[in-house]
Amino acid sequence: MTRSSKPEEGLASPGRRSLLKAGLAAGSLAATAGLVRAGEANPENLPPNVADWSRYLGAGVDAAPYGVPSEHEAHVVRRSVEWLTASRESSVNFTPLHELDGIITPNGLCFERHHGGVAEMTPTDYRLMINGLVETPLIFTLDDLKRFPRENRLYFLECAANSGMEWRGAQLNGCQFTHGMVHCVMYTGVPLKYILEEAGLKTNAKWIMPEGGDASGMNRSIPLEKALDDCMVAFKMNGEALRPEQGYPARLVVPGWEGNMWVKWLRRIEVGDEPWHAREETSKYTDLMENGKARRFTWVMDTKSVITNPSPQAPVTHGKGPMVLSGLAWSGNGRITRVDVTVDGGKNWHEARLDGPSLPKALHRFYYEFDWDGSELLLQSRAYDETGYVQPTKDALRAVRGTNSIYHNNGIQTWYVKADGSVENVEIS
Ligand SMILES: Nc1nc2c(c(=O)[nH]1)N[C@H]1C(S)=C(S)[C@@H](COP(=O)(O)O)O[C@H]1N2
Ligand SMILES: [Mo]
Repeated sequence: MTRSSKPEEGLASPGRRSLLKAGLAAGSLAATAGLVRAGEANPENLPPNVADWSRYLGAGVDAAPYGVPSEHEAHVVRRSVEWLTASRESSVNFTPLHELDGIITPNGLCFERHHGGVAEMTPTDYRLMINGLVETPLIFTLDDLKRFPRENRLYFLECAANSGMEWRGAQLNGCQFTHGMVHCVMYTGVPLKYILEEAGLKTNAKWIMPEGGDASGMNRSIPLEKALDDCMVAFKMNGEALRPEQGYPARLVVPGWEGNMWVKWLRRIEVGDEPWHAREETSKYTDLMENGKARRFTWVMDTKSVITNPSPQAPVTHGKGPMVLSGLAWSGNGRITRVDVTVDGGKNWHEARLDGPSLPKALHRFYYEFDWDGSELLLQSRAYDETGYVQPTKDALRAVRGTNSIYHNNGIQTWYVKADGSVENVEIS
């Protein structure tokens, strides 16, 4: 077993206090029926007393015109990793996957990746231009976009670099950092097909190039087939306007394909007959192989899964007995059909329970409930998609792709649960 080489870098060690609590709470599940954790509660609020919150009126309806989470959830935030932060403007932060459940990512917790900072676009000045190999070059306002028939669809977005730091071995201590460059929201928008048809595609049209209106002017080449299949121009996420970080007022949605292609602050779509070989598809977002050649146009995000609880930032604090293991699985190829879980490093596999809607190219939630005997565990999950593809081990990936890659690491993750309940990022072979 290789321990994570830089455990301090992930800033995610469970801390002494939570481990002490784990000790105190051990075996207390039955006594407290799991409702309150020993060592934390204020006895004055506990039965048979009348709790504080039952004795006084609460805040009025105007206390928070735009609602915010409970102050007790203040630790549930996006976090960045200092040594991965080139500058504040060209940077990334990570979704706190270990604090979430279900399959929807709340808007304020969706990881952010931008190359030129968050563009401050004014909706009234927003324009989307369609040019190139079209019959009629067009410029749309935001209101124009909202007069096309619109659709609502739930998709995950994963940065191709998610888990990229783990190619050469276990690095970051927490699924927020190893797997947190993914989010899943419901998008409301216009199928790109309608917009392209409005401009009229010329017969030699084969590719599109979406371009961002931010300072990075990010652009990528996308085959027309994909553009006409399921891409959309979205202006809402989870029912409300896109957040500025996510490309307000409009972004491209490219279901199942790497996050880099989901151009934010979308200002222009050029139609052409060949790819543009932009920076983000040559010098970046290509996969350097062992022989010095690079894989290009590796668009699809392959089937992947991760156990979110327990994990290094979410240690086991309840001692032995019933344990709910939980995680996420997703595939750029479609639906997840099955997830297997092992607690003994792959000696025995158990089929996990998928719960919640199973939608193509969206996150899927899985659970595995078991009785923990308090001994050390090596947790792994392995996802299958509807094409029959099975998530590979990291060693199997390296055998094919070498170790020069950053992008497209969908290998199986291992968490080492110690007897005291703390959890560490490790690799086993
Ligand atoms: N205009 C523009 N679009 C962009 C980017 C950018 O820097 N500028 N970053 C891309 C990358 S690399 C990713 S992974 C996703 C991240 O989307 P999010 O910030 O909504 O999570 O947006 C993509 N779209
Ligand atoms: Mo990305």
